Amino acid sequence: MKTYNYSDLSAADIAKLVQRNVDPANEIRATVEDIIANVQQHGDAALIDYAKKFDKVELNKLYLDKDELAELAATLSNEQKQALQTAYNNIYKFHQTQVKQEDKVETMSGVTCWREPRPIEKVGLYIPGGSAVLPSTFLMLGIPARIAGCHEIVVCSPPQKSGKVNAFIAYVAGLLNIDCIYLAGGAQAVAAMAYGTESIAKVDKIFGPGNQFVTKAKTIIQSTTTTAIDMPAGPSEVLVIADATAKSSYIAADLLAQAEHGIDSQSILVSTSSKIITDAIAEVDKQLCVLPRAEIAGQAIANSYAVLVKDLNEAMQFNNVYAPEHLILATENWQQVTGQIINAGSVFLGNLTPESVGDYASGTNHTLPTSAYARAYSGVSVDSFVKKITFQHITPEGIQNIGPTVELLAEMEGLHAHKNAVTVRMENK
Ligand code: HSO
Ligand code: ZN
Repeated sequence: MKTYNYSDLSAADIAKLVQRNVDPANEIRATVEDIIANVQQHGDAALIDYAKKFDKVELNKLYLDKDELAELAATLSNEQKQALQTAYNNIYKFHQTQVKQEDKVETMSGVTCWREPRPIEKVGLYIPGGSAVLPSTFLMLGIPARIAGCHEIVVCSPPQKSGKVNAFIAYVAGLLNIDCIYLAGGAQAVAAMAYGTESIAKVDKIFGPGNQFVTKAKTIIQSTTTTAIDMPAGPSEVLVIADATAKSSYIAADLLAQAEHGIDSQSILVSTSSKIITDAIAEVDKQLCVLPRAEIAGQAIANSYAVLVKDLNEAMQFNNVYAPEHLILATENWQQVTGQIINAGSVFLGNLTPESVGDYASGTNHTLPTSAYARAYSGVSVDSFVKKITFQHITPEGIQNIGPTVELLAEMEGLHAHKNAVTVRMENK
């Protein structure tokens, strides 16, 4: 892990340092386009072929039904079921608060405007199943979809060697009351949900993280079909801001938790203390060697770095340029700096709040904007699964009140049919 001194860095150096994921998937565009075209043309048959080619499994049908899922789910221990249930409860509780009725506003007497949410009818959830199987991601997407009231939830996850999904995913399907999981992964799953096949319904919006192929497929279908996506997703990242009140073993653990996601993950440490940086780097080496995923985490750490800053204000400046997916404020003085956060996907405050709690079970969503998209995007929430429709109603008094203004504005734009639509009502013609 390389260390930089913030005061030695020019604006251009910083811009280069924070740059990440500059469309590395572009070289795979041709492959992904080919997969999309093939699924569009051959539907289920293409999905079965890809399962054989990429997942090394012969499928005789493309889905697991309710009974098959229940059978798999029954293999979990009681402790495992309880942990998933607790996560479910907390995530549900937090997301439920996002359902709020907005006020109706009378902008002029007799002119009333308001907004109401309506669920996106058909949504597609992609649950990755490659290097790590993530039942937590199923909870993070399925719970807000259920709270929003989406009519149809299509779930795709790559088949494991057994030709099934992992038992934890099956258990979560039960918690979410989802009766069917389609055994499709990668770009082919995204294509299936965007175009529809004999068995998989075309959806209105696709959610979920994935590898470079999944991400590329999502960005392609977003611009070529009427199916929307949650957000562009790149490799996961954490930025830890630590002062002398932080503990290096905690910092190292957080950096490694991020690093074990993938070799392209970023774990960045920004500290006001050179001792904390030295100690945290030594701790990373110590903790790394005993991790089962040391190979992956080690490569990610090798591509990560630390920045020495003079104070927390400077740290926050760096944070706002970096715009991390996760920000950990490893300081007892976090209250002093939260007001300065402009860009971050999700923030973890103080020395006892690791990102892992938000990844799994505190209640917040872990589907978050990466690659500096936190500058403009929010993480997934109930809002991601609804459209907000505006309504308005005008009374006889209202049309007289607002009519003249609209007539004048329509005249200013030379749009006389617009003007007339209010004139005929004002004059009751
Ligand atoms: N840190 C990941 C989410 C995750 N972590 C799932 C463990 N499982 C992206 O926010
Ligand atoms: Zn994680």
